[in-house]
Amino acid sequence: TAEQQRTRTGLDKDALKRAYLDNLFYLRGRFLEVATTNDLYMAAAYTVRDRMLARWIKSAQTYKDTNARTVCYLSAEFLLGPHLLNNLVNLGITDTARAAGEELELDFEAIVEAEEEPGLGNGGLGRLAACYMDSLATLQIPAIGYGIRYEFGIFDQVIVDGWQSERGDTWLKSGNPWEIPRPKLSFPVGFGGHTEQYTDEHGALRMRWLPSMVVNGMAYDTPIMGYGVGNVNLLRLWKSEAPESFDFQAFNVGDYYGAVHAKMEAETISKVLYPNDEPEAGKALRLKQQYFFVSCSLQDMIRLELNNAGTLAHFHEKFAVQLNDTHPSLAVAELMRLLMDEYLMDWTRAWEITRNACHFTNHTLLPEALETWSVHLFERLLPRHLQIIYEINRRFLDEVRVHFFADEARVARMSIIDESFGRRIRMAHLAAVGSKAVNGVAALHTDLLKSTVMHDFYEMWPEKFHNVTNGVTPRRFIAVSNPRLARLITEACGDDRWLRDLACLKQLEEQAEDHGLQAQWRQVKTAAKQDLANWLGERTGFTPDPQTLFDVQAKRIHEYKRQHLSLLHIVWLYEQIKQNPNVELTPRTFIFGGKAAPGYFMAKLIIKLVNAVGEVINNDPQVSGMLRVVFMPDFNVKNGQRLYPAADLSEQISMAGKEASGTGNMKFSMNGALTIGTLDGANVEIRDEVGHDNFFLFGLTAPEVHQRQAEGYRPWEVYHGNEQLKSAVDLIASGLFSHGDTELFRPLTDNLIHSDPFLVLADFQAYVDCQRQVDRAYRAPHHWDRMSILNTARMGKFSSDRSIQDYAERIWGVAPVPIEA
Ligand code: 26Y
Repeated sequence: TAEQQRTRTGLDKDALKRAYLDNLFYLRGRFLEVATTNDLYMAAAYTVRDRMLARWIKSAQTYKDTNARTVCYLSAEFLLGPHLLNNLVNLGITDTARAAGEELELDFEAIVEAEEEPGLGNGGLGRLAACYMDSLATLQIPAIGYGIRYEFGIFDQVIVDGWQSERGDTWLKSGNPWEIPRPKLSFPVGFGGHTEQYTDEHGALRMRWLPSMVVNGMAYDTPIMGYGVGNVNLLRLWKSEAPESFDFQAFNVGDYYGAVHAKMEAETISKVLYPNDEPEAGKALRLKQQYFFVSCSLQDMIRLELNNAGTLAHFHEKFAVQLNDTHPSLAVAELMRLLMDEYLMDWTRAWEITRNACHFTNHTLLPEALETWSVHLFERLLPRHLQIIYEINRRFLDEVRVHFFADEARVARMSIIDESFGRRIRMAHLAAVGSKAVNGVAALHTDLLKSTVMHDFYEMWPEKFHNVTNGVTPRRFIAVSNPRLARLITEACGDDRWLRDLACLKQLEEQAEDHGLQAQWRQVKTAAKQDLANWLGERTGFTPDPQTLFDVQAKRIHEYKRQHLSLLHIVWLYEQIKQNPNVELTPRTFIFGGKAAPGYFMAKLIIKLVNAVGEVINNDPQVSGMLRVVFMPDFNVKNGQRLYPAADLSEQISMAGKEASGTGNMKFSMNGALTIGTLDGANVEIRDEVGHDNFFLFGLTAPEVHQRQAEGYRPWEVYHGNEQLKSAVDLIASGLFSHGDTELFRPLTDNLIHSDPFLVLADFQAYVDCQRQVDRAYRAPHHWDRMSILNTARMGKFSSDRSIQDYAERIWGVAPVPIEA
């Protein structure tokens, strides 16, 4: 009946209340009085999901009927963050849900807090994929996100005695109400074995691959709701399973153990996310993961296209496949294999389709982070793909020879196979050759891409290269995480159009000097700082003072990101106060957050140093009220949402030329933090947008870094030439922060003095001087508030809606297919 329908789709308070109790009763078997927090959360999640499903089906139906061109975003990581509040915001029913909850006497905040986030990513790249899914749906572009349903996502970080310790992420243990398993939607994926030639019925020579092992990929679907629209897109993640036939066969011949073992091995593929953001040599399982999800995803697209069109001739017109870094770059070889071996297409047509379907985003310039696979490993796991890659390469290198007439050095540099030490497959080359477009993620990054790692490719195909500066979704990173600020912005702008069109924030500019707005702005910031302080107090035993300047650096721990530059500054400040207790300083709380790859020794030592410095400083009564240092454990999307609203100062201090874009920089600035940063990644564009006077710039530029290193950088000369720097480094080495242990931090201090690959020492003085300007600026509240307002006001460009609009127009050629809300 209509009434029943409304229970599942109605957006008013009574419908929500009825639906909630209904779900609690029928899906959890509970009544209010005995429900656990998890039951209460699950009932809320199902109530929200019900409201998305009707819209989801309508979207899928319309996309199918209109045969709409569809974006397929292939990514090994989707770092979604909690769903519940985000979906409420996108449905536009947060206030109604809160009111419904109140009438049922539920603790709304506690229910939202109960959600365990799906941590299916490491950091920037995975979170970017999630922001792009949000924007694709909001811009009403038909899209499918394809990835892996890791059983264990990124580890949970706990701090034990100041060290990082990793705990398994068991995000699925209480059930995942947002996904719909599709047991019948599964595809076989082969590994190993050999290939053989045969003659088909038309007398043509063909290849087939006889894998030695086959696993099944099963689909798990999660609806992705657009903001303020009826469009709901699909995130389809693959879980690996043993094919039923496999253990059945073994069982028949009596090898029960063998059957169970094979099942276990098949399930291993989607078991765990690799917690590194740099490739590790020889990790066969990672190659298997990549091939596994790429193959399932392409088979799924082929199924959809055959259902619709009955032919694959127009595959590239139906789908725009986006490769999120090289992790899915096997798609180039796999699509060729599927089209030729399974659908009997000839090379020329298959290559035409592949080259026009794929697009490739690069996220790094760090040479050690560029993915390569040994030919040997590759041949063992994917023998047919190796043949195809050799043939792609042969044809490509012939083109190179003609284009750059008789330049064999160039041929060797551009080859997909690196012959220099052990033969390796360069995945970025495969992706570039097999794609219609290649893009970097910020203007500076794209320029460097064109002038360094991909220079030869740029010279050959200049029109293939694009810049698409990253963006982040203002729904999650303002509306969900900072509701007070969202309310204030809406009030000041007169409406909430800014959430759909972030450029509208420009309106705030005229009011930046308005003392009334400034006062409210400061109140909102202080309230967020208080919230964070309380949370940190509960978690770490140390409650920071919200009246101090909150100086925040939150991101993966990496030497190139230079958390230790900030630490040197802190130690230097500590010395200043100890030497002169009356020194004029702005009281600060330094807050760090971030995970280290479990095998990255130096990054773990940096975490230990943060905690060690914090322990000494926070217990020194002489500096209390002036200087505090806290490490926020387990920085993830959920905890990030507590951090961004509360920051006064955002630390974006990577060595210029190393951070491809950064996206945390955008999240902080949107929430009114000022940035202290180098001219790296998107910082360059952020500074241009917010105005050079509203950004604290310091440090060497990318060309200066290059020059400094070319001249032969000698950190020990910098160290000996700067007394204050020397004494800060020496203090760390002295054992003051390590209970007298002079060995503990030596790997770090020695590395800085003798090698310093990321020019920490070279940038130290400029950084400290710049921080002095920050101090002064913070002591002029109206001036600071004005800068803070202007930062938010001028962040329109960094909405992921703008990024997706760029991709849609310049790279994919896709148009919106509106579904009414
Ligand atoms: C090879 C595999 C282990 C691997 C896994 C994850 C390699 C890299 C990564 C993640 C890389 C990453 O997060 N890169 C970041 O991408 C962001 C989005 O474009 C950028 O803003 C950021 O500068 C870049 O470091």
